[in-house]
Amino acid sequence: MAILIAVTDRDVRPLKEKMEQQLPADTEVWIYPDVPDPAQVRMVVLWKHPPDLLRQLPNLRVISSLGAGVEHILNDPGLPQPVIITRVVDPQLTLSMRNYVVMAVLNIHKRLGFYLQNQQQQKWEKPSPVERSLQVGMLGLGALGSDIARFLSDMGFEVTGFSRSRKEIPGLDCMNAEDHTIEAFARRVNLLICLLPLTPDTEGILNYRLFSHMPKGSALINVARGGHLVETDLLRAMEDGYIREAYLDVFGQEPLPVGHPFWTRAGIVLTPHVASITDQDNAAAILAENYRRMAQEEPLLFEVDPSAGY
Ligand code: NDP
Ligand code: OXD
Repeated sequence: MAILIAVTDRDVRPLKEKMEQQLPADTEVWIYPDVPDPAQVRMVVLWKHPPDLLRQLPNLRVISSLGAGVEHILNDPGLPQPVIITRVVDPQLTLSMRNYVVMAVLNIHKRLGFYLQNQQQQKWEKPSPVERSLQVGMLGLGALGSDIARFLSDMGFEVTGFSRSRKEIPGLDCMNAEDHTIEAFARRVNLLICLLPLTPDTEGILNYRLFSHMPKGSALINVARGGHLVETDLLRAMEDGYIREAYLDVFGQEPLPVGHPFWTRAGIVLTPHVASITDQDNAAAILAENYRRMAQEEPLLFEVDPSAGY
């Protein structure tokens, strides 16, 4: 039996090595495109995998994302049935995302953009007020969103969360799609953080209509997926004053093409999909444990519900 790692955007030899240390000696770990016998592959680990790969693996039982998101798996037209889909949920991934979001929130709160701009002109000026008062809205209260929302609340920010199902989280004002409209949520916040999974329901959710329910001068942090944001709507919402600042880590097309208006739009800070990156040692432990569970026919860690899309 074999595990195939099909990850095309990074060196995954450390992941293979760590997995091998934790797996039974007779389990092969291959790195795509080195697949000596596709029929032996029972588990595959995917990130930016080649199209048509899944159709070539006739005995696949488990597909794991190397990250938290799974839309690249669920949208694969070659997805076999039945199959178990899992993902990575890891304290290190959460900590790293928390640090990114806190960095962006504090920059917005402390008005760093204002000072950076003034520094270019050697201008000494104190804004009024010196700190922006923020009502934070966390879209998505899952593994990442709930942790970060709680952390921001502990830092003293007022935080409202929005999830699909009802939740009660100490320190947060929780709203949900069963009882509230997303527009009612948007009206309460002037900083929107997106930590939703990309599903048919959430695609394009960050759009002009939503932004226009937020107070003028609001801010956006999108660290989830580029597909959540209607990019032209953000530019329009910035023109019309609803959004003043945006921190964007993810884009419809990655790498973001040269000449894209986001590169030069004042008020946008962009990073190349680095908000939080899976730690290969920790992922290896999860994957090896899931391989053991698969062999023992036990429930796997961090299974995805394909009907929900996450
Ligand atoms: P989870 O699956 O743990 O949580 C998803 C949350 O979104 C849940 O609270 C869920 O609600 C909510 N949700 C889903 N659909 C809707 C909807 N239609 N309306 C309202 N709420 C909804 O995801 P994670 O927290 O682990 O990760 C979130 C995303 O972050 C990932 O899918 C990935 O795309 C992105 N990510 C980005 C990274 C980066 O570097 N930029 C790194 C890691 C992740 P409920 O609780 O009711 O189910
Ligand atoms: C993820 C990511 O989903 O890195 O883990 O985007």
